Amino acid sequence: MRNAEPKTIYLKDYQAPAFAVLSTALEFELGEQYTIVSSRLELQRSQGAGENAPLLLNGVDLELLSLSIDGRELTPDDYSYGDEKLTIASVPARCVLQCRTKIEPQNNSSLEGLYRSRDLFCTQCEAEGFRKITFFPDRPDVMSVYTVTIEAEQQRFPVLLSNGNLVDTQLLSGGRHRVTWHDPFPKPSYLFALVAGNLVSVDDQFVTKSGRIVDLHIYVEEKDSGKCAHAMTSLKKSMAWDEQVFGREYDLDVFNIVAVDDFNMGAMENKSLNIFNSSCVLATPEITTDIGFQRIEAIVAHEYFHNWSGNRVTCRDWFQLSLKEGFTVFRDALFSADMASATVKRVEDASLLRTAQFAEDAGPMAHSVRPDSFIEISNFYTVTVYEKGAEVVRMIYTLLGAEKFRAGSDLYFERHDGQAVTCEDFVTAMEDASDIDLGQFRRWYSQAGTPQLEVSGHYDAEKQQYTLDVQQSCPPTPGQSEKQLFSIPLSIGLLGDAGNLPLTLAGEQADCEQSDNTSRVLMVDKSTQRFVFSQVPEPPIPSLLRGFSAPVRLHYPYSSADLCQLMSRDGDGFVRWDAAQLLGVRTVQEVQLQLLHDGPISVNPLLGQACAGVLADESLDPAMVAMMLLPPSENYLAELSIEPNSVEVHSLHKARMLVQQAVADVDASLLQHRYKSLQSRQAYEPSAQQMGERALKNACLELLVSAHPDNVPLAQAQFNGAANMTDQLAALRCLVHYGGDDCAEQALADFYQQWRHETLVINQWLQIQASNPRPSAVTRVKALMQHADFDLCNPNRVRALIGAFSSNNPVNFHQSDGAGYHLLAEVIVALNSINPQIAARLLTPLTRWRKYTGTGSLMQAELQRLADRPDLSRDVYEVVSKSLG
Ligand code: B3K
Ligand code: ZN
Repeated sequence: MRNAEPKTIYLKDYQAPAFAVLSTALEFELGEQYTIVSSRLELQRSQGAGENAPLLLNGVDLELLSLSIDGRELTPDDYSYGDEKLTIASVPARCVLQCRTKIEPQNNSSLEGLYRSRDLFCTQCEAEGFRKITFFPDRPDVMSVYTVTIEAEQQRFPVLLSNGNLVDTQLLSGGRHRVTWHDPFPKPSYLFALVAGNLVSVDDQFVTKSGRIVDLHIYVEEKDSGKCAHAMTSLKKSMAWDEQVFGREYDLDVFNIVAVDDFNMGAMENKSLNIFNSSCVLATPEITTDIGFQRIEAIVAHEYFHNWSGNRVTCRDWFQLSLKEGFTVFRDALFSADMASATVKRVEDASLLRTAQFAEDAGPMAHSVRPDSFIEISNFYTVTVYEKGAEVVRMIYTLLGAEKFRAGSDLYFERHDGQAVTCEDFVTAMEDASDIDLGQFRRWYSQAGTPQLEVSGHYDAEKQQYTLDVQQSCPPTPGQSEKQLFSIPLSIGLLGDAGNLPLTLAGEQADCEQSDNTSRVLMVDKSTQRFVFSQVPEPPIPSLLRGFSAPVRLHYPYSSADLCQLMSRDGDGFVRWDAAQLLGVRTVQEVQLQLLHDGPISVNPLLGQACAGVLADESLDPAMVAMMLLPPSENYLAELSIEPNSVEVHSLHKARMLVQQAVADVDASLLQHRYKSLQSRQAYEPSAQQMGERALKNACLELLVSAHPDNVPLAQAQFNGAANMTDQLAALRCLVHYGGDDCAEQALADFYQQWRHETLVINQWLQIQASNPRPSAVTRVKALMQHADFDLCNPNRVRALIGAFSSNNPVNFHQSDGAGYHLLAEVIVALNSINPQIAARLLTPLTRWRKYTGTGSLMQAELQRLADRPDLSRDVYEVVSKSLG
């Protein structure tokens, strides 16, 4: 909790640390009432630090028991402790600092530092949690070699883990035991980890390309030991892939993963001891959906890839967070693309970016990929730092090509191994290895906001030329009113009658040798630019931003007929999907206007006809068809909102539903046919093929059930007969959303009975109810908060119920009396003292208050009520004050 007005930290104030920590020895005596942490730090004054520079150690919620330097006990006159810092004024250039502190992990509900998750002790130190364990220069540019001894009661805590290699085990008297771990790789404190508990391990091995045998263990509660196979397979695939694609080999003889139920995020890449939210590691076909399987594969890979992009080469300071996160998200996206369908993965990523990241860029928390300042770094683990950061790395990949990019990444890892570096170091390595100038490109790191491209096209039949005019701009964001020009790779094609045309820029020789001369990346780096294509035999339809080549909003005056053409025939999968989205947005917006003006309702049939065409084409990837069939999400539609600064969620919801029904009505028998033909008797596999087929089957089911109550029995039959969670949950969703009250209640009760012992499935059960658009959601959510399975201290439960309600149930969250906002604000008040990180994260939907002209003032009032509280955590304070500011 805060004592004084929270301070803003600025990148420009960065100073190198005054002391290096050459080695760190820690001893933990774990107990039920308290834990004693003893540390021994070998310190050395840095060259360049003044002789009188004091030693600064961070510490939060610690009881200091003793402190000595070179064996001499310090007295309170020798140091000061306040403002979360311990300052020792006079310290020799080289010395040993020893310290004992007392902490209470069992009372630590922030899930940061050392805490209890049920019967388990575990840690989460990134970004600044280590300071809740012991006094330490808790900053990523202080890297140290750790030796960790853990002592605990043997029967309750038979498994004691930390980073690196196990070097000693001892049985002690009184039923206690002690183990020692040593990690030979210097690391920042945020990568330290400790786990103690009664766990079993699922074991396997991986042989690296140089022949090293690595022992792999996944530690879980005994009841979950049958749910680790998918995570283990994903780990082995990631290890092999990183060797093949990035030349990165694992560097220790052991790699451990531990699953815990109470965890603030998905997972954490602690050196050789990854700690995972159990929802991101445990899976079986019966309890896990296809999306869950994919998520686990991607997160296991992401955390594993951090061993190089994050651990061996780490961040100098937290402003550089995207150095490790953007790069690692890019790496995991390439991996997922290789494991399944590259186009589907690209569409999913573009969709997330356009919905969540563009909204962040347009809101009060907008920040650049490398922020200039923060109050609480935990608030900057955002879609901008992660996903837009990954897009920036992807653009470098596009500009350099795969080969030079690989040379750049090799140079980066080689040059900076064992160092704590900056985004600038990354870009410089890419430049040095490729000889490509990324000067102007660097602005992607420093400028916030989503650039916009206005594009127009003109065909000259006589000259057989096609001209594209491109204009770039970027709206202002908080603290950045003027934007400089970006360098934007714009990938394009031209669609003619018989397919995509070969491209020749005027003044160039036609290149018939090139394998794919129908696609081309244009560099947009001026405010207006003209690109002229010659030898164009017919007026083409431009296929723009292929593969979502840059995180920008692009506008081109397409006719609806053009969009249907792109949707059915373009050579780029992303553009095909995007054309369906654009046509969907347009169709929904037309209906919404009719609703708002009380006019007669007529849905433009083009979208439905184009969808039927796509559905009838059985040669297409079913996963892509599934994504094109349903209208754009309400959140994406809200982000685009038809009038500037105004979203009217009720008409939007209704309009979207009318369009969905109209699409279903175009050819109901085709939907029925494909729904039936996609039923499978094969054993469940999380393969791309099977997942695509299930996605399409369930999209057909949703269209059928949402259009006609007669189809509800289809969902009932699927719900009762489902052999996997993907099918059962899809059917449950249809029953709850479209089946009528009795049917919904019955299905939910049956589902609960069936799965009440599976805590991860109960999250899904809560989520479906929280996002149910039918009336009275506020009452239902309040009732569920009283349910025995709900727990405000468990982030998965909070996200499933409160997060889903406020982010995925727009019509109820934005109900006109503001009850939805009030419910969220009340939860935030409670969480502010329990778990500030989760409280701040849940605030996101309220921060968008300016977009809601109708009820926005009620949202603002809730924010103001929060701002008026004297006890706000730094996390909540920052989001609330910036949103109101
Ligand atoms: N690096 C962690 C995130 C830590 C968040 C701390 N508030 C997981 C990841 O991105 O891999
Ligand atoms: Zn990460």
